Amino acid sequence: MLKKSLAGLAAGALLLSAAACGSGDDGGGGSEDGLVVGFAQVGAESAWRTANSQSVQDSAAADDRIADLQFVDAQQEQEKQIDAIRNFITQKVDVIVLAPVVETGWTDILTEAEQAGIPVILADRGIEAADEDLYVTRIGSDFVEEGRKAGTWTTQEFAENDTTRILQLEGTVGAAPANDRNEGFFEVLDSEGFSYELVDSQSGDFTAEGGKAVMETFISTHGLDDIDLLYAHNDEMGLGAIQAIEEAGYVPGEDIKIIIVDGSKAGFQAGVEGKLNYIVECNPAFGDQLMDLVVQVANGEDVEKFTPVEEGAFTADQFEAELPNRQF
Ligand code: GYE
Repeated sequence: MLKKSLAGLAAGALLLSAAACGSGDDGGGGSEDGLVVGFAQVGAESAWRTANSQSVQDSAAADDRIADLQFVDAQQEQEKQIDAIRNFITQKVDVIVLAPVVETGWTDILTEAEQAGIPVILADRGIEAADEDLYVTRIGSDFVEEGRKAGTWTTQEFAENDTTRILQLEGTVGAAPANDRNEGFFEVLDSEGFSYELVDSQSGDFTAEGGKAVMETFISTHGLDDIDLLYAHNDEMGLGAIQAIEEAGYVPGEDIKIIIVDGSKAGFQAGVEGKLNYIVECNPAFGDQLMDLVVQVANGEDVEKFTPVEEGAFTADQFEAELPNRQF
C-alpha cells in the first residue's frame, strides 16, 4: 500500500474514495494488491517520449488497480526490449506493455510471452501485420493519418508550384512512425497528382543531434537554394535541422518551409518565432487509457485491436494561441 499512499497524496480525495471502495482487487490475474505490469519503453529520445513515460508512470501510480509498474528504458535498442520482456516473463508479471522500437523481429519473444500465458499490449508503436496475433491490442496514434495531414498541407501550400522539391528527415529506420509517416505523406501527394521531387530522405533517428547532422549533409550535398520543403518526422529532428539551416546562413520557415510532427512546447515555440510552418500533433498522454486497457486485458475482457488517441494539426496562425496549451 505504500504506492497507494503516495498516489493518494497526488490524486487527493477522489483516489481515497476509490481506495475505500476496495477497487484494489481487480479480480483479474493480479494479486490482491493489484496487477504487476512490465513496460518496455523505447527510450528517452524526444520530449514526446519523456512525456509518454511520465504519463504512463503517473497513471499507474495513481491507479489503485495497479500494484507495480516495472519500467525499462531500452535506449532505442530492440535487444534491450527483448531482454526486458524475457525478464518480465521470468517474473510472471500480469501484463506486458511494449512500445516496440521497430516493427519487425518480435515473433520469438512474443511467442514466449504467449506460451507463458502473459498478455501483451502494444503502446505507441505497432509491429508488422504477420505478428498481429501475438498481441492483444495497441493504443497509440494513427501514424499514417499524421503523414496524410502533412501531405495535405503540402499540396495546399505549394499548389502554385511547378515541382516542389522536398527533403525528408525520417525517424528510426524500421520504426512504425517512420514507415507510416512516410507512407501517409506520399500517399496524399501521389493521389492528388501533386508534382514533386524527393531530393533526399534519410533517418535522423528521432533525435535532435541526428536531425542536425543529416541536415548538414543535405545542405552540403544539395544546397538549399532550390529546396522548398523539409518534412521532419518529429520535433527534435526538425529543431536540430533548424540549427543547421541557420548555421548555413539560411532563414528556416522562409527560405525553406518546415513541417514537424509531435507538437512539443519547443516545437511550438520555434513556430511562434516563424522558424517552421506546420505542426502535426502526436499525443503522448494516453497513460489513463492504457491502464484501463491493462485491467480489461488482465480480466480477459474483449477489447478493440486498436485504440487511437485523438490529435490535430496546426497552421502558423494558430501557433501562438496553442503554445500555452502544450503539455510537453
Ligand atoms: O513522434 C517521436 C518519438 O513513436 C510516436 O517516437 C512516437 C515517436 C515520436 O521519438 O518523437
